[in-house]
Amino acid sequence: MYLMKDITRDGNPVLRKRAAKVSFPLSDEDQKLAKEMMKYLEVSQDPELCEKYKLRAGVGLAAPQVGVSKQMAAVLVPAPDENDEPLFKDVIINPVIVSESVQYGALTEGEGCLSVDKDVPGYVPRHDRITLRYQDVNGETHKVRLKHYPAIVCQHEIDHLHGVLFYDHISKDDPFTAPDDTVMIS
Ligand code: 4LI
Ligand code: NI
Repeated sequence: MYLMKDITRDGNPVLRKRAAKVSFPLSDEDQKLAKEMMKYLEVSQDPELCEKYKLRAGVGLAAPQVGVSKQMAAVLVPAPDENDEPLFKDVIINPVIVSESVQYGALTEGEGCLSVDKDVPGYVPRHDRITLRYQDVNGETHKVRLKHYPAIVCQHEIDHLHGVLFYDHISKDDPFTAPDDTVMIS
C-alpha cells in the first residue's frame, strides 16, 4: 500500500513531465498501480486508517504522484452524506476533456495537493462543467458530464498528467480574484 513516503513531492521532475499513454489490455503492473492508487484514497478517507498510517486525505491521486509517468489517475469524490454513493469513483486512464463550460468554478478554500507540502493560498479557476472521455481498467471507454467538485478534481488530476500543478493557475498579483460569474464551490 502507498504511504506518504511514496508520494513524489514538488521539485521531483516526474511531476513536470507529460505522462505517456497507457495501452490495453493493462499489464499486471498497471493493474496493480490502478488498484493501489484507489486504495490510497479509500484508506486516506477513513479517519481511523488515515491516522494509523499517517496519511493525508485526498480525493484524487495521479500516477506521476507515485513516480509513474503514465496517463492514469484515481478519483474518489465522496457524497456529502457518507451513506450515499460517491459523486465520482473510478480510475481514469488516457483521460481527455472533450468539452468544457465557459463558466469557471473554483474551490472557496483553495486547492491542496498530496505532492505540495506548503499551503498555496488563492483561487484556482477551472471550468465549472466538463465532458470527460476516459478508459477504465477494463479498457472500456466512458464519456461523462461532471460539474462542480468532481469536475474540479478531475481537472486537477488531468493537469498532473500534463506536468501542471494547481498553483500554476493562481494569479500572482491577485490570488483571490475570479471572473464575476465564477461558481464558488464549498
Ligand atoms: C478527510 C476525510 C478546506 C481547505 C477545504 C478529508 C475525507 C482546502 C477544501 C477529506 C480545501 C476527505 C481537498 C483538494 C481541497 C485546501 C485533493 C478534505 C480530502 C478536502 C480532499 C484534488 C484539490 C484534491 C475543499 C488550501 C489532496 N482536496 N480539499 N482541495 N478531504 N480535500 N484537492 N481544498 N486549501 N487534494 O486544501 O485530493 S483537487 Cl475526502
Ligand atoms: Ni495534486
